[in-house]
Amino acid sequence: MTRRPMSVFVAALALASMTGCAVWGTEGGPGGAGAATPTATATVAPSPAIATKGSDGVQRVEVAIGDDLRLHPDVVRATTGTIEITFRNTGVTPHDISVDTVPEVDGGNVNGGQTRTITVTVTQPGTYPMPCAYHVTSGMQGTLEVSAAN
Ligand SMILES: [Cu+2]
Repeated sequence: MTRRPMSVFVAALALASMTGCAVWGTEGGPGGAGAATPTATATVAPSPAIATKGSDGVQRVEVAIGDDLRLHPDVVRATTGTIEITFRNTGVTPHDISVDTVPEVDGGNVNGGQTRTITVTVTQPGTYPMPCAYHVTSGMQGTLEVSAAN
């Protein structure tokens, strides 16, 4: 946990140097002249989060995705069955989270302030990555941990 801030910084720096302004927009990223106070940390959720099963049997959980290029929580626990994950973009940077179950479900582009709900049905217990197509090289990836339902 303690090494995360440094790895975030290094990864963000590496990505910024590769892609220029495309990732960070007009504020210019870390150290940029017009950078506002980060808002993504305001919605940090405890991790792991356990999906809550509704009366319809569907397990639901919300995951915040922000300008820090992380998922909050970054670990979601559920049991086999239908799982509904709502990704809420709390920043301005677009993200594209997929849930790499079998078959993989790609949520598509989610702009700042938008939400996208992905529904997966998992029959095999296991650990399934939830990478952001845009920022996985910066470490933006969550994990869906599925155990056997009783
Ligand atoms: Cu992203």
